[in-house]
Amino acid sequence: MGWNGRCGPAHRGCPGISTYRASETPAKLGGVRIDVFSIFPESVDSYLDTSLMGKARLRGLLDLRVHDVREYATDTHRSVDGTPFGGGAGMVMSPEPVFACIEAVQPRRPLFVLSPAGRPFTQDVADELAATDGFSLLCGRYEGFDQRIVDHVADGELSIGDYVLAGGELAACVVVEAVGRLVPGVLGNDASTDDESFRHGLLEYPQYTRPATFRGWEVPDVLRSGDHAKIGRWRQAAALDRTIRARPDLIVLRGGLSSAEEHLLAEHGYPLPAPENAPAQDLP
Ligand code: JF5
Repeated sequence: MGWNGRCGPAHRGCPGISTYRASETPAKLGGVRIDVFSIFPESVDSYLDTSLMGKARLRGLLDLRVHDVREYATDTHRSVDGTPFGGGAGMVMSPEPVFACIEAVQPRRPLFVLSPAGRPFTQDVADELAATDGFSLLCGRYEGFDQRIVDHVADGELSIGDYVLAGGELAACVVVEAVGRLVPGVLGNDASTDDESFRHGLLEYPQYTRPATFRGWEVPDVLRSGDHAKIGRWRQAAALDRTIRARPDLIVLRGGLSSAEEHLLAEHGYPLPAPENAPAQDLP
């Protein structure tokens, strides 16, 4: 392993899962193409070569191309950053290598910068991107980007949440995985994203597996009843109750509860929510 955690091509990825750098990518793959621009391409590649995304890449469903921006630095020190005009702490990502890299690759558009200043990345945005034939992500390190990158080569900014990371790489992995799992064929045979969290603006209902009793805690009887209509109603009630408790803001966003939903909650012994928008609970 090198000083920056980089290992040679022969050691990259998992045994039995062949991986490739952008320059080695097969010419044409199906599915969605995603170009990621980074000065730590190995961190993005290594995470996205594991598990479901690694298999999707191998199967040609996800044409993920990770590019090393530093390869396009032209000075002797191969620098990709500079001190900020006007003074201040930290370093700013330079425009030259970023523009050169993006212009050499001619990636799919839109191209998004990952930044806390971006449009919030939600399940709806993931759905939108999964329906395209591709898009691109630019990861920054240091204190941020020269604004001309944002203004003149990017098409927009995406944020994965209201916190500051040390770089955009982790955020890019979040976007690629959330979008990648929606690409047709990426999930297993009968796996479906139809009834999962956020699909109906609600959290998922609680799930259980064997044993039916674990340390004295029992699986709800209804789930073992075999009555699938009844199970469906219980799950809907339980999903509503869980969302009301954990994320009342999601209930407000979908326009509150219908009278049928209020009836469903009452029928299953769940309390009705407080009438006003109660704040999300603090951590325990
Ligand atoms: C970054 C300046 C970019 O920290 C993030 C991020 C947070 N939510 N979504 C993305 O990206 C890296 C840090 C500082 C620009």
